[in-house]
Amino acid sequence: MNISRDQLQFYQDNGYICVPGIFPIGQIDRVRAMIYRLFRKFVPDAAELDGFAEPWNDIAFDRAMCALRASDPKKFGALYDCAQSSLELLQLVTVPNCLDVAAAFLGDKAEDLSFSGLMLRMDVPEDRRNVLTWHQDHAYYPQNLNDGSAGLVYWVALQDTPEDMGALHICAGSQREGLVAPETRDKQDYITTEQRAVPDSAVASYQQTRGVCKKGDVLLMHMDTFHRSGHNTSDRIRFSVIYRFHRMLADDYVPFGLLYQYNPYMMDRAKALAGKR
Ligand SMILES: O=C(O)CCC(=O)C(=O)O
Repeated sequence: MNISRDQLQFYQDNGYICVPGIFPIGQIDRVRAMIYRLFRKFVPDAAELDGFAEPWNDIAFDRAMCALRASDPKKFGALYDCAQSSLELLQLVTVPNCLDVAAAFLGDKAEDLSFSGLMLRMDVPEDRRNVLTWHQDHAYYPQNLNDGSAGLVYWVALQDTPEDMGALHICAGSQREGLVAPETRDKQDYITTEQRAVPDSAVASYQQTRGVCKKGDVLLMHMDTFHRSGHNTSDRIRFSVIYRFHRMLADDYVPFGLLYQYNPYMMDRAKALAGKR
């Protein structure tokens, strides 16, 4: 896939760009189907979904997921954690264009990149709990400590994502601020999201735009670009997968390891199952 000079220039100037059609729809549906299979593991008797050829794309599935979240948040959290740790999320990176696009916008070779922060989001209608306020990913991911342009936020749309579905809000050009000292609010419990917010005073001077995407598009952002979650006022779940790529051979690259956090509900469940043997 060829990235044009105009696309590169737009990204340089604005700190973000939507690149259309990177992921084949079939590849995206593999991720959605995986989430559906997990749903059926946790809710095996959801017979209302049996008649659909592709239940993972039907609004009935979104409704069933929302009902599970409301009636059994622990089970919903466990489903999420299973999906989050699945191989299907990782295999999206192996789609041929995926790495080439990241490399082109970072001005580097794909084989010299590292990646971190692989994250699935399932933003249900009217959710407030997991929305992120204005932030820069650089504040969460210091892999290229001094240079936000050496990293890339890579936000993959798993369905068409118009504004009313919570398309991201972006401050165009804000990457030029560099890393701004964040206002930090820690994670309150296992399910809430830690916030490292850009102060409102810094946001105020920028023109805002929205990261509207089609299914299979990718929204790229500079690590210093101010952005925040949109409010999902639609009746569908906004599914997305986010990666961050980093230039590994850059002088300021800081390698990292991961700490595993085990889902407490599933741990107790597995222990109880072991006790029954
Ligand atoms: O998808 C969202 O709502 C926000 C994601 C985001 O901004 C991030 O993970 O940095």
